[in-house]
Amino acid sequence: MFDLYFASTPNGWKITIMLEECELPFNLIPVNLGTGDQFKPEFLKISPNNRMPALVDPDAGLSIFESGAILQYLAEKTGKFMPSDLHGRYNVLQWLYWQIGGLGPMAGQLSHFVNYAPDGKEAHEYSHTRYANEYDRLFAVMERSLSENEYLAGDYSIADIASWPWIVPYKRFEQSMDAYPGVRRWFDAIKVRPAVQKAMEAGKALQRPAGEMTEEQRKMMFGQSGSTVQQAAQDQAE
Ligand SMILES: N[C@@H](CCC(=O)N[C@@H](CS)C(=O)NCC(=O)O)C(=O)O
Repeated sequence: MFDLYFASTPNGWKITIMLEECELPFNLIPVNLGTGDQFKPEFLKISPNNRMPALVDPDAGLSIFESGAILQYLAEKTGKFMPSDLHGRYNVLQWLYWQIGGLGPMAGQLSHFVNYAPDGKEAHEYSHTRYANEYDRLFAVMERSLSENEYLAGDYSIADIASWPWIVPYKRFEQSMDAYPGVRRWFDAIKVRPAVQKAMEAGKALQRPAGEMTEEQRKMMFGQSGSTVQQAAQDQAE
């Protein structure tokens, strides 16, 4: 049985979706990011970047952090959602890394300026516009693939499983899909997959309640610097 260290965010959903798609049983271990679970010594041992998700496979004696590495591991372990031939495999991996290095971080920064920046996005026009434009550009990149292919890299794969969760909050990010019919078709097709619905349902129970964050939660999430990591390392050593 896998242990999944999880918070209900797009990066967490990627892994619950993959586990449900592969019909693999797992324990969901909540990581409360607002109260600092990500800095607890036990967690830092398996996720030194103090970020979730992280997966433990006790049968293999293995723990993994970074959602892309976890998806790749599960695909290789099960032989599902990534082809084994050279061209198919690297087609999927290039789109997977596109998500990890582009779509995820850009959408994450956009989310910060839309949802959390002090005094709202209006007070941060340059930064907000930069990430909004980049999220929109990435929609156009997906559209070029999805206007010709059913899924991002051929058949449904870990590239789609990684990318779809970062499209889920598109309305909250004030992004329109009107100019991107291929993305709309792809988004709607994945949304109705039973494994995806089951995974999203599992996450709901752990969703942070809507509304303002407390000052402590804000400090924990947005006040991190090198010294936060060094202090955690010191606590771990004691
Ligand atoms: N590149 C990482 C990103 C993971 C990530 O940013 N996780 C966020 C939640 S979406 C987190 O754990 N944040 C904790 C914090 O900011 O302290 C991955 O793909 O796994």
